[in-house]
Amino acid sequence: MSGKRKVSGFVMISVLFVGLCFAAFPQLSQSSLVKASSILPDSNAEYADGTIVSTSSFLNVWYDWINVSDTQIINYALYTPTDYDYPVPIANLLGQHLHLADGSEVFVASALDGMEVYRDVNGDGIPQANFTSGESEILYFMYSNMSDGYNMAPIQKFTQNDTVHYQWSLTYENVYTYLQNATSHLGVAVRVKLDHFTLSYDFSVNGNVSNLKTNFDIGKTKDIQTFDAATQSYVNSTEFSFDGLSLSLLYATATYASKPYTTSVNGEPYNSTTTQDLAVEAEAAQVTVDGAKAYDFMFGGEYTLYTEEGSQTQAAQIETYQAKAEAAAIDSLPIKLYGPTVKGISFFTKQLNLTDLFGGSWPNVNTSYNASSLVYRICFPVWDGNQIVHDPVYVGYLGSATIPEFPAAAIAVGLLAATAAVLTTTKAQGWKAAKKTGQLLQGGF
Ligand SMILES: [Ca+2]
Repeated sequence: MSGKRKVSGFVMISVLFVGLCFAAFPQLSQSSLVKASSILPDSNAEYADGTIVSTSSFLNVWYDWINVSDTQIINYALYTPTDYDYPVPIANLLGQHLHLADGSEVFVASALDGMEVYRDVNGDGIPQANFTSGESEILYFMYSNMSDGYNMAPIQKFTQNDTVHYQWSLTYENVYTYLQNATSHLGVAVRVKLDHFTLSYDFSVNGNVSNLKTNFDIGKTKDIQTFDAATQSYVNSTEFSFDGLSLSLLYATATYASKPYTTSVNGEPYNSTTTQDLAVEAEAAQVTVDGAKAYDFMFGGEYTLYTEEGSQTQAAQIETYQAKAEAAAIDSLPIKLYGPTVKGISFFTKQLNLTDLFGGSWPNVNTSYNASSLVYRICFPVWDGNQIVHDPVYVGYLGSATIPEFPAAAIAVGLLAATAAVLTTTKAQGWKAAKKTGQLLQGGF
């Protein structure tokens, strides 16, 4: 690793942390369909994908956008041109803007802010962490800030059982991750690659209920290296193992509404910034605007663990387990070590001008964990470093949803088999030479 890259890697790690959600009251816009935005080139389209080129940074934003009556979906992901020579932070934000039945508006976003490795000592499936006292089941924070390549599968629209679906995905290949000891700030203890990290989405509307299914496919760990104090370098390790360890994904949320809103977990009022409970096992969380349900986070369900990868001659061996989720108090976050900023939001500040995106008048998005009424972890109690596939769902409650007219017979589900590639890049950087990525995507689901 060159000196330049080593320095830049630590810079990116130090930058990685940002949050959100605050009590703000935008004025209502007059129309439920969004007008043209100066941020998104095709915001008046029913759906669109593309690049938002930054004029001040090499960090470009890939966007996916759906704009149908009463609701809009925004999905942002960070990437860079292939000739960019520095590590790329992996950042992904998913937001939904809704018009509710009483005419009020709400925007809810979830930002993936990192992964954590924990040892579930008390056997409840979720990580207990208290970085004030120093007692924690969380052993490592995993920062994933560069990968060898990216594949973006653009939005495809089709009907299934008379319901219109929009699907899209993003894959990071050979994801470089850095494990930092969770209870001390001693730098990177372990470096490891994830074979891939794929985020896939399926958005549909039934009546006045929208469903946004999010699918994670987290590749198997490989190429483990540990820090050797004697040589001050990273060396291949056969001793370090993820056996017996669990994995969680840390999310912050941002919520803005035109009327006062509240957040609840398992039906009880909840706020990550004020709760005394460090970790609450969550089956569901909900955003309520002026007493009316607006948005549900549906947690739980099963996930698939690939204990043996498949090959041309042998089927993959899989096991299924119950996924857990945890509503997390701010005190269970390492803010004292890494600062109060949710990186998964702060990278997109310029692209999150809600007034520009949705009309009306909205406040600036807050990037602090201290503004996030719901911080949550999606937890995989059995991991062992293996590949995981899981798909939690976010549900929106709309005013009077109608999907644009669509000839149901025109496009079948088989559309998913179509080959589509809008953007595929391969980067050559990191501690080993990158392998070439494919130039075409086979669907993406
Ligand atoms: Ca536990």
